[in-house]
Amino acid sequence: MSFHSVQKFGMLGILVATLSLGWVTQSADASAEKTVIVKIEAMQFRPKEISISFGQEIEWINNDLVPHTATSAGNFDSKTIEPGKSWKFKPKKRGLFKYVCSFHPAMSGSIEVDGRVNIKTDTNNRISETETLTQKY
Ligand SMILES: [Cu+2]
Repeated sequence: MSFHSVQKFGMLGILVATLSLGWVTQSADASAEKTVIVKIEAMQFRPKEISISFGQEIEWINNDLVPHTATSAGNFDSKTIEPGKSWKFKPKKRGLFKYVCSFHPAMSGSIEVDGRVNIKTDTNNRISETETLTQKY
């Protein structure tokens, strides 16, 4: 390879690295902002179980003809969501949150925030330990 082609390849490498970095940053931002929809219909939360990333927002939309709630004792409570209305919530901690409708306790659902794995980092920000969350809500 001549010096010239090495130089060209080097420039191309930097360009590709820059483009892919930009793409990764952009897609990470997009997923952080994307609101996850849970429909309430036929006396059920749909989907019943969701898995989200920390920082993502959830919106419950009541498509039923009766009021419902999304209530997780000690964690969050939508209060009454009237038919045709919705409620948004952004979990502030990681873990598994189980919730019900306080008017119809047989209606239940769950939210898993960042899976069940909690990543710990040391003072240099390197991953030092991973643990499975056992705490349930
Ligand atoms: Cu209900």
